[in-house]
Amino acid sequence: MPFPTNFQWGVATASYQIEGAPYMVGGGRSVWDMFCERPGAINDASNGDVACDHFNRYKEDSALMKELGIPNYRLSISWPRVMPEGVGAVDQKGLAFYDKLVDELLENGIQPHVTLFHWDLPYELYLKGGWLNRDSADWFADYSQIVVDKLSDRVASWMTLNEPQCFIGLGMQSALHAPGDRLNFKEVLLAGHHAMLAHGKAVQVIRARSAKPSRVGWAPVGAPSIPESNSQADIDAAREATFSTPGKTVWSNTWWHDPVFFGKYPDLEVEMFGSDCPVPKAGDMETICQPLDFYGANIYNGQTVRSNAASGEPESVPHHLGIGRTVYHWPVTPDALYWGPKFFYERYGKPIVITENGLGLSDWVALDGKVHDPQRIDFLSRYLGSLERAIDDGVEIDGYFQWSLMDNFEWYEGYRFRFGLVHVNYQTQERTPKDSAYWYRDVIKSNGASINR
Ligand code: GCO
Repeated sequence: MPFPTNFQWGVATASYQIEGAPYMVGGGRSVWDMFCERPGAINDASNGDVACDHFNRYKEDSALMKELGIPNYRLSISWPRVMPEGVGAVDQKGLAFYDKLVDELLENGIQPHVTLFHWDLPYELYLKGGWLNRDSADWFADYSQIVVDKLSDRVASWMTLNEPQCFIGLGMQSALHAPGDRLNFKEVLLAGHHAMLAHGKAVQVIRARSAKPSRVGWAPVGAPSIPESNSQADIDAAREATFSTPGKTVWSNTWWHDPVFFGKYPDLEVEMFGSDCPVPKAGDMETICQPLDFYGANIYNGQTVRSNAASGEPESVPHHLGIGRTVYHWPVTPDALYWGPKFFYERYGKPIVITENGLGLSDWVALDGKVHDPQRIDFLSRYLGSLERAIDDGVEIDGYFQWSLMDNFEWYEGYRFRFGLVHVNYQTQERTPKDSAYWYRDVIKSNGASINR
């Protein structure tokens, strides 16, 4: 069996998407609370005020995870719930929520994997410039310390930031996500630099203050290119495309990972971005480049690439007509979970953890009271089959976190897209495990043997 015996099977969620907004129960507002008020920002005009009401239902949700045989749970902490102003005073009730949640998980035999930041930046810090303010790195380190001091006697697995490509790129360049700004590219890269500094400082805090040995990483977007064929030329072209950036954008693997793992911005991009590049202060790159225990990657799909017959340059191949697509219109490309881990492992040499993978559908409760989602089962079977192939080929892969435990607030799509293994009725908050939840329970129980290949 290629899945190692200690392979970490899990599911993932994020605070703003499931908990109900902190300010509803005494915490602070986040940029997402602000953004959801902007007319037209969210496609169904919803917000995270109630979401899955997980703040009040965490016991029931932990019990459900236990029932579904889920041994690992990736959750995120809401910064404004813990520190309403982002800095200074701690809301003890907010912090206590995570304390109780961690206890509850452990009592149910579930290991918590904690992400410190999954996009809900305190609104008060946004008023101070947010990630554009260089102090943001210290604000984040101080907040991280509060959380680490409280939870690290029980939490041994940490991720600093989730998908900087999204909260910087979608949030500050294209205005599709909170805070919904359109900054010039130089400012976008500067905010990104501060976010990386924040990451580095948080890693230092975790290392220095953890009550027990812990594993630390982060969870960026991992967008691989997939070779069109198994020819060496196509494989080389796909690798080259995976590690290059298509223009003035932060949709890049190397822009984020080279600083974090190698302590330097990638040469190609530095040349291409020119005077837009951040000018690191003395010591910045050392701070950013803290030793990590794994390479986290949220992988949903990939672009097919081939070597151009004439020039030998990588060229994108259009997806074939009628390719399977999720409700997001994301193409179904299982090979992303083979080539992504393979290329990332080759370049960075760290064990890989798939910190997110899954798909959005428009599931509903059928007349028989169940939720039938054969496409999710097929999708996950195919993707896990690819992951297994990568393991078989010698890529060290430590774990896999399915996105997501339950349907939730899908950012600018609101509640229209359902990513969960568990269906949520937002009128009654009733949870109904979908067919895929029971399927995944068997996958976990058999350590992958039950996957239909
Ligand atoms: C993401 C986010 C999740 C999304 C998921 C589906 O990492 O983009 O972590 O919050 O809900 O990816 O879009």
